[in-house]
Amino acid sequence: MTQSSRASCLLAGAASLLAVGITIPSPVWAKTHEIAMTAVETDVVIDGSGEKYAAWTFNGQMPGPVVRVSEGDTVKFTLTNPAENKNPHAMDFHAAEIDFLKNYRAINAGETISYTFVAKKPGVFFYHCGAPPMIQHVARGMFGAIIVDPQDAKAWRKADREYVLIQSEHFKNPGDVQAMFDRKFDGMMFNGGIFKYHPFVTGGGKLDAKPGERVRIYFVNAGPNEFSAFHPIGEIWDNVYESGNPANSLKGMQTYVVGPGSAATFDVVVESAGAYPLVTHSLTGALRGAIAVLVASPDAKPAPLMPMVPWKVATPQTEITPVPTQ
Ligand SMILES: [Cu+2]
Repeated sequence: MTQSSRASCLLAGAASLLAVGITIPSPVWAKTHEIAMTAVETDVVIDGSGEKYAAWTFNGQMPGPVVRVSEGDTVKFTLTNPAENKNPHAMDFHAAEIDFLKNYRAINAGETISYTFVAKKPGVFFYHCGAPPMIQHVARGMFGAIIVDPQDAKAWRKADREYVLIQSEHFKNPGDVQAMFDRKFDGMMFNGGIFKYHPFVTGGGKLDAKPGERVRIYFVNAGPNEFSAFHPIGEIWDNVYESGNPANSLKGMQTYVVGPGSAATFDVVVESAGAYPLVTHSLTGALRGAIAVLVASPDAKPAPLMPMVPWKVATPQTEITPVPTQ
């Protein structure tokens, strides 16, 4: 066989392998999810006083809706930017492995964009708008979480209860992009609210659990700038899974750092009834709003993945606002 015919044989072999690769059907367990979101520029409630903030959102809520799929599933995503909006918007899914220029580009008001990806890796991932200035689009509320459940449910222990918590900074002037670049945040939020899960703040709520339950927190740090040092006061994380992947398991962690644009999954087994504040131990963040109190009680009711989103405050705040004044 000449060198050139050997080369053409190898090429033909590679081509037939490629052809075989293309014709392999999707695994029987893989599903396809059609996910549609709309960019909505609207006011949202951000604290127990009912204070409103001129947010930019996915679907009118901050954070955007939790997307949940399984490892290997296909997501067909469509973003609509309605004509009444004033700004371009975009969508960047950290769970996807696709071309950024084509898929994550900003679209103008009145336009729609669609793309498809396969969620190949299990975990909890950030999603956010990437339209410029991205720092402002994230700070104003265009962020959320996508959970990609592992195909092998036995890869980790089953949780008795699950929550999604997303940390983000609040800048009181939504138009002050310089303050965002200078890291001059005024509040720190979990799920789009300042002390949203703090039962001592009027209008505040809590996260519920029963003693002995394994509580799984899918934690995302939206930033845009600050690192989170996530810690359960009165407890120790039983397991921490970096990026929420069961293969990345750490045990017996007191505090675990989650950088902006990253995520991790935290398991805590609350041993006895009581209150366990979940905080960023970067205290300038905790004391400006990033405290979520996990209350363990035998009569705890089931709760949604992301309670109180959107946050509607019926009673004006009359009690503490433990934010230091200048
Ligand atoms: Cu945007």
